[in-house]
Amino acid sequence: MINVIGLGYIGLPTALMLASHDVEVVGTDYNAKLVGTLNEGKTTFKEDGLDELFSQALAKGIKFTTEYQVTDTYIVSVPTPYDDFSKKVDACYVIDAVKTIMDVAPKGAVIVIESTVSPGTIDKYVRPVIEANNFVIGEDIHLVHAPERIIPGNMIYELLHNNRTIGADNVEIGEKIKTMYASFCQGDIVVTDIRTAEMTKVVENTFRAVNIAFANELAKICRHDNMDVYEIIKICNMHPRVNILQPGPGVGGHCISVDPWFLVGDYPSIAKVIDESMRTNDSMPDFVLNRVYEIMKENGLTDVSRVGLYGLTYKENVDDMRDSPTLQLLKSQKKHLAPTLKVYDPFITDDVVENQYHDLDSFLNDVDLVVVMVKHNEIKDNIEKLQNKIVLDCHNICDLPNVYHI
Ligand code: SAJ
Repeated sequence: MINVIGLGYIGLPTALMLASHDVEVVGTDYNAKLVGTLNEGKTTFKEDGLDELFSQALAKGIKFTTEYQVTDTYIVSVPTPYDDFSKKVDACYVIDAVKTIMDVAPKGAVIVIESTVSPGTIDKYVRPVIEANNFVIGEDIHLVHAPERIIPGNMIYELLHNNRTIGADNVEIGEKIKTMYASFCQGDIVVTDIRTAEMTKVVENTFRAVNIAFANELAKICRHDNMDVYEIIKICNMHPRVNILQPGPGVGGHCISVDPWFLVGDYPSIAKVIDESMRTNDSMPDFVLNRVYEIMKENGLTDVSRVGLYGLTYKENVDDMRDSPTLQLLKSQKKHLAPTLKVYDPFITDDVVENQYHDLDSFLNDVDLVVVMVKHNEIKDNIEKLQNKIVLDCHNICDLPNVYHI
């Protein structure tokens, strides 16, 4: 039986995927409310195909509990935030999970860490926890690092099809865990050592962060001299070896805006490009705010309360708001004691910020300037509703005459 510890955005789909492929799974989370919701037969976040997968896993007998199980395989998928000041990974949740596993794990068990950690974290923080319990790593307990790669919005497809990396101290255990993931994963699964696996995960997200920062920097350069960044990127991307990403109002989520900081935190005097890229991405919400003021001035608008932000989530068609550019923008705006802008997101049904709307039409009725922060399908399908508004389109999705860009 596999005990999946942490039933969040990664742990839950992974547990469900294993269970629906005939692996016996118990999902454990210390959040009793979350476990209660799952036990009532409801999923805890929205994701294409998740509900269907949940039904299949329930039919195959998956169980959810707050208790850690006595078993031979554990998968740890708990959050790994970073310390705001030092930028280093905060492994406290991983450490706590491994400590609790050690209270129940029998000799010979394998602990698979799926959470993203910075290179060296397992050596520095996880091994000592196991050794403190007088277990010999490699004999009494085996350690594996199997970072995930799935993208919110396309998680279920990517769980099935992405290639995976498995880091293990010894190849035999690596191969055993590879077989477990191969129960559902159709991609190639590479077995390597733990430190390499830790590094690959962080490097993959850093690569994307740096490339997004490049697009954002281009947007700023083009704004400075009134050039069309989208046309420029489109043409450049026709070159066979150029593939520039899209500028946007900022970078959010729990991966691209977090993981690269681990490298900056650990190698501050070396990771210069990464550091600068992260700062560029972090500067985008303020850049948008400045654009709002410029556009208001140009159009003779004086009432900030007639400005509305469309979208609260960190990207399109997901209900995840973690570190979203809109939240970053609102935080920054609050610092200036300015009245809060109006906000609407079709995916956020709870009231989470001031002046939040729950209906597109009433939101649009109450604003003159709309800032498209997130390119949800809803707004793409309703572009005509923006016709009589002034629009700051941060994603180049509106083909209307009254549109401004970042
Ligand atoms: N963004 C841009 N411009 C772009 C692409 C993205 O501004 O051209 C923004 C998005 O709007 C969003 C942020 O970047 O705010 C991050 O979104 P994303 O779709 O690039 O990535 P995530 O954070 O949803 O998922 C990433 C993925 N990593 C890579 O693509 C290298 C995913 O495969 C990882 O599993 C995930 O991080 C993770 O958990 O680490």
